[in-house]
Amino acid sequence: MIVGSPSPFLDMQARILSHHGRQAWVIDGQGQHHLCMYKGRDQEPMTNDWVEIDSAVRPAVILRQLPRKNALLRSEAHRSKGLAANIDQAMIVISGDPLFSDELLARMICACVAEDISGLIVVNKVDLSQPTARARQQLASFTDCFAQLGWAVLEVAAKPKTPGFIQTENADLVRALTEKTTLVLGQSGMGKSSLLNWLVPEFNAQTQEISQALQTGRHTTTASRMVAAHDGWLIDTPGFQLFGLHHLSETQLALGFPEWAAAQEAHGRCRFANCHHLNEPGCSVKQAVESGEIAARRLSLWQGLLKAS
Ligand SMILES: Nc1nc2c(ncn2[C@@H]2O[C@H](COP(=O)(O)OP(=O)(O)OP(=O)(O)O)[C@@H](O)[C@H]2O)c(=O)[nH]1
Ligand SMILES: [Mg+2]
Ligand SMILES: [Zn+2]
Repeated sequence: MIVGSPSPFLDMQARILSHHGRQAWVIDGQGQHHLCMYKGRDQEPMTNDWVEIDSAVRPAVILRQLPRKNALLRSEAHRSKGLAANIDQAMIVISGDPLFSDELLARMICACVAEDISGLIVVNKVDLSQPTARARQQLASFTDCFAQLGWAVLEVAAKPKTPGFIQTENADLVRALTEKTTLVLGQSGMGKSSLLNWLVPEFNAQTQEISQALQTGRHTTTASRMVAAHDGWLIDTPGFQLFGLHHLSETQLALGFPEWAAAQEAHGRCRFANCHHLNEPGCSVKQAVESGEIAARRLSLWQGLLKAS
């Protein structure tokens, strides 16, 4: 090495594959993995954060966190939880068994749109025909929303259990994921990890390496973790039963309901500029529901979100 040249092992940039407590498992630009410690208590690590590390010390240390392009959060009244940072898109996994919650789906959409993260809906477990019919029926009220947002809906069976069911190809899904950093999001039990196993043959090996390094459980998803896939990255996240949106304003929430803007175009603006589309007179969103242009369920989901936040 030329004397005076900077050591390649100092202050390297890396991205976080997964973190647990004060530890993080990171990958550097050369593809090397390092188990690092967080130094400052002020840092709130997130999966797929870019960081600078010093790997000349043992254990390696995270020196600083680099600015984020975006961060997907969910937040209850006093606590917010970062699912991952610097995301290109979210793949929201739903199923008919257990039947997904349309309220949680609406919340996930709001969280993504507020951070300018585009999405893709994956209806999993289509080998189960009756549950899938119910899922499709419940999803129908979101059709206009997805059309306005430009989000695709794909149907798959990541791990079919119905005898005689033939698994279809996943070409469309692979195309959608190629060269992107995709966050896999959804309630518990929808099949996120099963989907990753199907899409990424090395998924189990990669996540075992992460779990062993961080000494976390191997079988249930307890923390977000990122694996290389299709020239991009896929991030598995733990499922949830609640998805709080306390970090979003009413204006941000409305971005997750693009139908409202369409209704204002068709029927003119609501009489009150600050109409919440609750019980105000002259509300064009309500008119659009009455004339069947907007699904009534979408308006009740909106009203529920406003009351909760
Ligand atoms: N019938 C059927 N079952 C499936 C399919 N995909 C996954 N499952 C089952 O659904 C259950 C949940 O799957 P997981 O992949 O663990 O779900 P998850 O979304 O990762 O769950 P969490 O980690 O708790 O959030 C398991 O019993 C899977 O075997 C499918 O295509 N068809
Ligand atoms: Mg899982
Ligand atoms: Zn209104």
